[in-house]
Amino acid sequence: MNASEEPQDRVEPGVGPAPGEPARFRPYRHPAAGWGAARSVAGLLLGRAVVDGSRAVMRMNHENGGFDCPGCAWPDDTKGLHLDICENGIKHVTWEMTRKRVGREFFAAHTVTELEQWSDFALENQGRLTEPMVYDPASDHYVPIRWQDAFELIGRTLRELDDPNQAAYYTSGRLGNEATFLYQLMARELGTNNLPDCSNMCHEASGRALTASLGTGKGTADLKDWESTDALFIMGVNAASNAPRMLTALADAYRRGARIVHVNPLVEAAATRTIVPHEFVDMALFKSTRTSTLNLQPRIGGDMALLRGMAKAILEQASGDPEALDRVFIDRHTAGFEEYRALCASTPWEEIERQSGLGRADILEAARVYREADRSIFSWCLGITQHEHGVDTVREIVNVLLLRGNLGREGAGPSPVRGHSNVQGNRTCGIDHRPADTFLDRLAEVCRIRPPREPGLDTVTTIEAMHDGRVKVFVGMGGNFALAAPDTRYTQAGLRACELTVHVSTKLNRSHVVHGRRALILPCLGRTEKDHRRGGIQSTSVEDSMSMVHLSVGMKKPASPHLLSEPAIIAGMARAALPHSETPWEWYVEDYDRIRDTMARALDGFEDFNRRVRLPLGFRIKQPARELIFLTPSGRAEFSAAPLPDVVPAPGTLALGTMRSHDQWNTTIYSDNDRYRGIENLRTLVFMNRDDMRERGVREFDPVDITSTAKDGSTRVLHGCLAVPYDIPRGCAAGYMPEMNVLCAIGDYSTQSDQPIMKHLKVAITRAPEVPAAPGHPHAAGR
Ligand SMILES: Nc1nc2c(c(=O)[nH]1)N[C@H]1C(S)=C(S)[C@@H](COP(=O)(O)OP(=O)(O)OC[C@H]3O[C@@H](n4cnc5c(=O)[nH]c(N)nc54)[C@H](O)[C@@H]3O)O[C@H]1N2
Ligand SMILES: Nc1nc2c(c(=O)[nH]1)N[C@H]1C(S)=C(S)[C@@H](COP(=O)(O)OP(=O)(O)OC[C@H]3O[C@@H](n4cnc5c(=O)[nH]c(N)nc54)[C@H](O)[C@@H]3O)O[C@H]1N2
Ligand SMILES: [Mo]
Repeated sequence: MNASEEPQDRVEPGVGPAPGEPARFRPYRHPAAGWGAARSVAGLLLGRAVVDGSRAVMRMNHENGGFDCPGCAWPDDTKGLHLDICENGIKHVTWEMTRKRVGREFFAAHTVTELEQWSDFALENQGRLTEPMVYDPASDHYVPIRWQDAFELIGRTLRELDDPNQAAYYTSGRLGNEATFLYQLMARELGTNNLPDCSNMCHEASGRALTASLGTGKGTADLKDWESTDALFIMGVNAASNAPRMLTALADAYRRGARIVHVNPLVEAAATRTIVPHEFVDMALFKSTRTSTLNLQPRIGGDMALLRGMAKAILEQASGDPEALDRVFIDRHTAGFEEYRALCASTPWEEIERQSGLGRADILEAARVYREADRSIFSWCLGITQHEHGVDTVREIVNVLLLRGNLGREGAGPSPVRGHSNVQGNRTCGIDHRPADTFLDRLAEVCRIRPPREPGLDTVTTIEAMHDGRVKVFVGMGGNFALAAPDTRYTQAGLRACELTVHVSTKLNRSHVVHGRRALILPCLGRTEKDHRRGGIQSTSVEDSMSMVHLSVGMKKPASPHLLSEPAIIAGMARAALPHSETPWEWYVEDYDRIRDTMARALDGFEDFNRRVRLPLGFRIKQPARELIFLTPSGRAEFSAAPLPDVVPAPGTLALGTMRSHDQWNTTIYSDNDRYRGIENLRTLVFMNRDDMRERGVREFDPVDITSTAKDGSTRVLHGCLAVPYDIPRGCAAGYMPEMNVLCAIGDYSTQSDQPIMKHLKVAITRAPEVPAAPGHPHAAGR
């Protein structure tokens, strides 16, 4: 693509609410959570047009009843004694419980072309969807449609496809297990494995790496292990914003005397101090607890080199210190050790320092902490996975753990932090575009269907297939595909090229106004709401980051009498598309215990599902690697031996990572603030190292142009971001998703995980020529 054709995007004022106030940047110097969070929570409960907010929050994440927080996937407190909630979970619940409604009058008043001009914040801020709507091309409005007619439209369109693979069924990770099971059953009974999901953009790398190394794609450590470990290595996660309940675990660990090492190019709030939100005495006395004993700031993508350095140090030490390695464990349970040892020996320290961006002393210090701990846990999130070499890096984490036998015993092991509240459960229950044969064999036998065997499409390949006409129908079970996926223009053109787009949603979002030739919005119950079916009030189950499965029961009156539950919507679509199906769709959704009975027979680890899920804290899915049973080809835990990738930016370029602010949930933006990074009223920014700014003649809040260069050499430009000087290593930059998704080319996905490399875009940043000022932005105020 040459310069004249290159896509040019401007993100003013971004997808947020565009406040009238000028942008501000004042570094945050307070503990995480604490009174800032408390004030925010009080405001949410009192101010956000919330019905029953406080009562609902008291019912969240409680043993024996209540609903699971629809926020992150951090597990519930195992003690089940105190209120285990956080500011961002409350934001999320109150967001779902708003009193605002977006009904037929709203759609009658606005054409879709008009709504396209609205900000994403404004779209979601209209409130909860209340009835099914269909796009009417003649008037360019969404108009009401009866549920049965909507199902018939979907069924007819699917039946008329030449090939079932012309449809793709996306899942965002909050769908409950029962709906998930029905959804994948429908897709497979129709004849396709086209099940793209948000995990394709999230933790695909973790799943693939852990499967290759340990034989199962999940972490092995649980909260009890966190409570007894000696050292925690927290890598590439902004816990204070994205998994806030981890703060409690970090503070507890610190008080016990455990070591806590944070590895992140940014020193995030969780790497400082916290006031544990439910400890009221600490709150009253402003007593904060440290949540870190060592902070390391590698360059973007430098984690693998750091880990290699730690391994090298441990191995070098082993000659004089036999306890440095757990030889018994290595001999008994692992394969590939000698090769890995040789690789570490032959990787020069200079290379490790250059690639990690860290000095030797820092790396040795991390290795020392690791060596001195009897039990260690490594935890990570997107800072590790959304890279070209995400799989190699997660495998390197496992290599380091294996050296000291940190697996299969209390207080030790890998512990990825998942994203959406049930993204892990979605995979367990069959959302997988590359299903294992053993899974399909059992599904075929139990559900009496003939599932297709060839792999289906993932997120990136679905977008490509929509573009070139191979996929004509897109069904989104939750989520906001138009905005969450990479290469915004390309993705949106793909959605527009579809014959039919269907979105099952709670709120209006971009994916509804960027639609196919025909389009449906199907409104569903949220997790907080009562789900009345013929068999009574229903519950659904979810699985957290640590493989605990428990029930979630809504307690609120539904936002509208016309909403259906997700299982009921799936059953309606399935019956319309498969009129002669022998699957008892209608019977299943009268009482979800019936779905669970089938799941108990079809899924590994779900034996006696209905009984066990009703135990006070639910149950933990067996994790064979935890028992030192490795379902790998060698039957052992496998060391990997991958060379270090070159992650040093070429001269003049920077590595740019996209991430979340404190006040957003993926594509849902609550405000333009990012409290812990000291930002107010600004989302269209780029955090840069001061020296990189100086070198480019860029001052604080100067507008800059960001040009990304894709693997295929094509370029994309984003205008109008304001530069913010930040404590970030040289050569690195960071900004917010989804505004920056325009910079991530569709072809820029990892060859290891197929994940878009959203944390590692190659960019050039230049001072922008003077642009007309936009209201509410600093350069408008004469800067
Ligand atoms: N409130 C709230 N909670 C959420 C979400 C939300 O949007 N809002 N989203 C949910 C979802 S779906 C997910 S997947 C998770 C995401 O949780 P996170 O992984 O915390 O998400 P990001 O905001 O993308 O932040 C990534 C972190 O990685 C760091 N990082 C960037 N590049 C590198 C690198 O090369 N190495 C290292 N070590 N670190 C790096 C960034 O500085 C940042 O701290 O959170 C979940 N929880
Ligand atoms: N550049 C960049 N892009 C990224 C990322 C990044 O770090 N950088 N992160 C990626 C990651 S980790 C993820 S997980 C994806 C997220 O991608 P998605 O999961 O697709 O996006 P969300 O913003 O979480 O979806 C929000 C919408 O979900 C709907 N919704 C909310 N609750 C419910 C419910 O209970 N049921 C149903 N059916 N719908 C509901 C609402 O309509 C809301 O508008 O984004 C990815 N995109
Ligand atoms: Mo995610």
